[in-house]
Amino acid sequence: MTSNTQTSFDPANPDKPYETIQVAVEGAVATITLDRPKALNALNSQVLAEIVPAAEALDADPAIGAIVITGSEKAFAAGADIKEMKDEVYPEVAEKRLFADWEKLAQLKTPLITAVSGFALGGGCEVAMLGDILLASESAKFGQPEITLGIIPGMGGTQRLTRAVGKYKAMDLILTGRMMDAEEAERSGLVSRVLPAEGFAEEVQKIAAKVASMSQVALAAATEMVDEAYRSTLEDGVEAERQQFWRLFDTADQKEGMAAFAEKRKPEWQHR
Ligand code: DAK
Repeated sequence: MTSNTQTSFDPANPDKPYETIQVAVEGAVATITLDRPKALNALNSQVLAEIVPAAEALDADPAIGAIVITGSEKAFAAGADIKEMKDEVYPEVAEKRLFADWEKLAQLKTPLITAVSGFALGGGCEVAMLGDILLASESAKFGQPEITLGIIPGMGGTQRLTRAVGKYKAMDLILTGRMMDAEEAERSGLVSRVLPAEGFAEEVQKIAAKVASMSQVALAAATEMVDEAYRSTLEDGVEAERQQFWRLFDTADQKEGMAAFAEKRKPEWQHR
C-alpha cells in the first residue's frame, strides 16, 4: 500500500469495495474508520470480515508504522449488531466461534491506536480495548451493557476491562450495564488520554504519526513487553524485558538512534 492514499476498497482486491469501513493512509499512519452510521457502527459479521483482512494487510506493509481504528463523532461502535445476532442459537455460535476473529486485531505487530468519540459500548468497548493506546474524545462514553440483553461481554470485556480498571469498577459496569464518561474512564485507567472533542481526529493523527516515526523493531519489542506484563509474573516479565533489551543492541536502529543522539541529529531508522 502506498502513502497518502484514501481508499474505500481493499487495495489487494479493488473490485470488491468495502461497505462497512473506510481505509486511509497518510504517510506512515493507516486509519480504519468504522462506517455504518445508520446503525451507530454496530459490529456485524461484515465489519469483522472486512476489518480483519484490512488490518492484517496494513500490518504486513513495512511502510505503515501505526494503525488507527476509529468511528464517527457520535459512535465509535454501539456494540455487536444485536439485530443480526438475536436469532443465533447454541451450539452453532460455539461451533462457528462467533466473533472469535476480533481477537486477531490484538495479534497485530504494528502499534494499534483506538480512537473513541461517542459511544463505545459492548463489542465497541471491547474493540477499543484491543488498542495498544486508547485515545478518548471528551464526548466518549464507555460501557458493557450486555447484561441488559441477558448476556455477558463476549469479546474479551470481562478480562480486559478488569485488567484495566480493576475488579470493583469492572463489576459495577458489567453488572449494571451503565455507561461511564471519558473523565471517569481516564480516572479509572481505561484510556491513555482524553482529548478535546474539537480537533480530536487531527490530534489522533498527530499522536499516531509520532508513534509511527519510531523504529518499528523497538515499537514491536515495546508493545510485546508491555503485553507480557499481563501474561507473566513480575520476575519472569523483567527477565523477558532484559532479553529483549539486550537483543535490541543487535539492531541497526539501536546503533543509529544512539549515534544520532550523540551527533545531535534526527535518527534515520532502517526498521531492523
Ligand atoms: N446493534 C444493532 N443496531 C444498533 C445497535 C446495536 N448494538 N446500537 C444502535 N443500533 C441502531 C438502532 O437500532 C437504531 O436503528 P434504527 O432504529 O434507526 O433502524 C440506530 O442504530 C440508532 O440508534 P438509536 O436510535 O438507539 O440512537 P440513540 O442515540 O437514541 O441511542 C444508544 C444510542 C447507543 C444508547 C442505543 O442505540 C443503544 O442502547 N444501543 C445498543 C447498545 C448495546 O446494548 N450495545 C451492546 C450490544 S451487545 C459474542 C461476543 C460479543 C458480543 C456478543 C456475542 N460472542 C463471542 C458470541 C457482544 C455483544 C454486544 O456488544
